[in-house]
Amino acid sequence: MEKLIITAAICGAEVTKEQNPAVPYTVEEIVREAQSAVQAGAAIIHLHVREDDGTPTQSKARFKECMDAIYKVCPDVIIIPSTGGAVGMTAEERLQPTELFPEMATLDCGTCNFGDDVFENTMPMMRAFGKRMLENNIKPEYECFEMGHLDTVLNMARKGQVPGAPMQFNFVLGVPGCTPATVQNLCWLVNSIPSGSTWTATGIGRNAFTLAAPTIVMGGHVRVGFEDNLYLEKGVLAKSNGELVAKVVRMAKELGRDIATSEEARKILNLKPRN
Ligand code: KMH
Ligand code: ZN
Repeated sequence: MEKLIITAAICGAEVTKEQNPAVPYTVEEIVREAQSAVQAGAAIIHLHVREDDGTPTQSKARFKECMDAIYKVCPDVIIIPSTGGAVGMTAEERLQPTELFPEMATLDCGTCNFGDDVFENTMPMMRAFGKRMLENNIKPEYECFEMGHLDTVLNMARKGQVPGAPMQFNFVLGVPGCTPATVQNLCWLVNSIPSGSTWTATGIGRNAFTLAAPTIVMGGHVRVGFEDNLYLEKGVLAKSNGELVAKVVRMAKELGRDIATSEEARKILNLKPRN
């Protein structure tokens, strides 16, 4: 089976230090968490950034500062900046990191409930995001929280509105108000993607590792990190993103799947070598 790509979503936009003191806000903290994840076996960092006080931001300057600082200590890592940002941000605000020409960026594939909030991704917004990714030669990671999201983005790809094959999907399951993180739902989604695509699964909260296990066996790739889950196990807060990644590495080892380096991940995802 193909090697396992582990993505660490180290920060997110919603979680706080009140929930887990290790959640990073400052550039130094973001670098510390990225480095801990990469040292533990992550090939990809999915990046959100914050102001020093924890306020989520999509500022191009802040993304540049954080990305440059991460590359200094992890020169090979793949960084996937978020274009999802935080609930309530405008499309223009969210698109800022694409001006840095990252090799990949997330593209959220539809509107959905997000706990008490609504995460808005209208068709005009998604067409604008797709156009930007095509213009700036960025490979999207298509974030699907629902089957309708997958259907939508496959239609957009057929019309040339977003980059097409080979596509990389991230199935984010277990967000309150969205598709539950069951094996059945994961299989439904995975069986609906075009052959030659790659996919990652992200289980939210207590689903982080229960979704990782079938994903490892099914040949998908795994995302973990503070954005999605703050606990190493029931009642035990993770001290770092590295601890969460290390647990996936242990699971993969038990199940006989090797871990991909960032360079190997680039080959699997059809990205150009970084240098
Ligand atoms: N913060 C969530 C509302 C992404 O990174 O593209 C959206 C999100 C998705 O995190
Ligand atoms: Zn995100």
